[in-house]
Amino acid sequence: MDNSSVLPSDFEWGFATAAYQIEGAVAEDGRGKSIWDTFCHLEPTRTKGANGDVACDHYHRFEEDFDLLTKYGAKAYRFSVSWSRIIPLGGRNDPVNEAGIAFYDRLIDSLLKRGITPWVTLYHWDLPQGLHDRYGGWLNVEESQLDFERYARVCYERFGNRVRNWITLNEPWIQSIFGYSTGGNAPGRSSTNAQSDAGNSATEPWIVGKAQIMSHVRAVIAYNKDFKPSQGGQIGISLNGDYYEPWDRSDIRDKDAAKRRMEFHIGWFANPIFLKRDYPSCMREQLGEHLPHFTEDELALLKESDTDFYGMNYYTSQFARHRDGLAADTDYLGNLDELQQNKEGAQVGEESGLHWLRSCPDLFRKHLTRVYRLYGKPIYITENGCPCPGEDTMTCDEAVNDPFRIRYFSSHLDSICKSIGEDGAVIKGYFAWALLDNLGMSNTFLVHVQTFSDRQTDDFQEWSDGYGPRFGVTFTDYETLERTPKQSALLLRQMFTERQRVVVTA
Ligand code: PNW
Repeated sequence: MDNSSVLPSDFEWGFATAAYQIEGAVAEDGRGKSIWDTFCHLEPTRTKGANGDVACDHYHRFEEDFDLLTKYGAKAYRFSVSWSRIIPLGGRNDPVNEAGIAFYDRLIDSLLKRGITPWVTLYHWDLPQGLHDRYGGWLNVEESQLDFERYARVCYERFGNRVRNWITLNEPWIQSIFGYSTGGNAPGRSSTNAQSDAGNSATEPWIVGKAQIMSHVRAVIAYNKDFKPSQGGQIGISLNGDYYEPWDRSDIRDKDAAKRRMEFHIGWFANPIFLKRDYPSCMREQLGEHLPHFTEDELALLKESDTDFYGMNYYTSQFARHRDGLAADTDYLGNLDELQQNKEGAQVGEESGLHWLRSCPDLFRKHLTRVYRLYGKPIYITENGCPCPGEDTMTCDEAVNDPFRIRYFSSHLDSICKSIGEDGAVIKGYFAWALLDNLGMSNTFLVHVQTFSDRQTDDFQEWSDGYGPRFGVTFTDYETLERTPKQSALLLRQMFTERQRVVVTA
């Protein structure tokens, strides 16, 4: 097939970021603390000393960053709003902070002036600390969904005249599992992590998952009922999740394990949200009463909500190998091992600058096609990208030459074209992660000690999150805060144009 004319001419594309990873200015203009401020300042440190106090100082330098977007030719830009800038204490009866609103007003207006479409994520893991302190944050399903709905309404009311594209939550899986099972992310609760002094990894992640599902559902119903008719936008959610192949393709138990893994990753959220029904049966079978139920009233809300698109965050793929015997009560994978090579020793893909991330464009195509067929909604890829091998220790001069990233982008764009052109998937947009090198918010060290059970823990010691891995298409010098475009940043526009349908006008 010829890929050169597959992407629709209105295909949306651009770059993505998240508030805590780039903004800095954590104590300015009335911003309240979030669970990430607290987590990054714990003693002893759980983030290798890194915090978002300054980050990329985007709060003061956003015009310069948007100059880059213009230079790169981006049509769209995905960013997240910091809940505790808008409502410092977070709750539905707490005051709104006008200075926080004004900051995002400036951001949105600056983008529109440049002809760049804003895509707003309401929540990228930075829960107001006030809500965590008041009632346990996401552990309180009833309270958190009402507070999230009010926060979402404030955003629709204040920004919805200019913002037409909404993403409720970023990666609820990571928030639940890293935040409440492994404890590698804020708020760092865990009963399996020696650094955590509180938590229950067998129960809490599943409660937190339900709280986020109900929060999404309420935010969608509110938008569709009270804002969409006049504002005319669309609303979705960004789910992470890898594609899995069986470790031994001739073993039915590994085939089942691969399917089960994807249900634990994606079906957990996509079944209630897109299929409007209970969690996948394999989760219920393994987790039993640890997995909360939906009441009749909650099921009615699921049915009432209509999510317009599936936001896909995709980085890599893996092999799944079944485990014999019963799963541990803290297992969240589906009673299996995740591996980067199969039984024959074939690698799943080329290694990037992070051990967990291998480049697997062919499996990306399978992933896109699977997700489209299962959930039937248009897909926007809301994150995709990688650090290059060795990039974390490179100078700026070295890092701007990023052929690995260029190949990663180009091969993944080809997979999108094949999924659309040959498999019939509906894919409407793509956001490269990330506009800038930024603060890593995923302590993948912990999860992958469990995950890559074939490796020694020592292999992972050099993985810092913090400011180690560089996902940006722009190099950030964290001393001077100077930004320098990498080669990939300047090539993306061309990669899209080459694959876009030519519009013939009469
Ligand atoms: C995403 N994994 O999270 C997040 O949305 C970003 O904020 C983050 O910076 C980016 O990926 C890069 O890490 C992920 O372990 C975290 O497979 C971890 C994984 C995947 C995605």
